[in-house]
Amino acid sequence: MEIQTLSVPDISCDHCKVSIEGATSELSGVTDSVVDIPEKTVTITYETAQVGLDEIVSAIEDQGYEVAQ
Ligand SMILES: [Cu+2]
Repeated sequence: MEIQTLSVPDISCDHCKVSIEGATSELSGVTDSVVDIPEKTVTITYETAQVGLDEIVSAIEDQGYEVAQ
């Protein structure tokens, strides 16, 4: 189990939170996904054997957000 916090500067409101949490939670291997709106971050808990960070980043980007690395 791995926990990563990603910076997503375009997060601004509840819609962003719902979109990003929804898209990342759908990935198998992701056990928790929490968007912090004021901090503009997404904290993901996932099983590295099941899902890679690149897939998680892609899921966020597919929602129209850029992930700052
Ligand atoms: Cu928003």
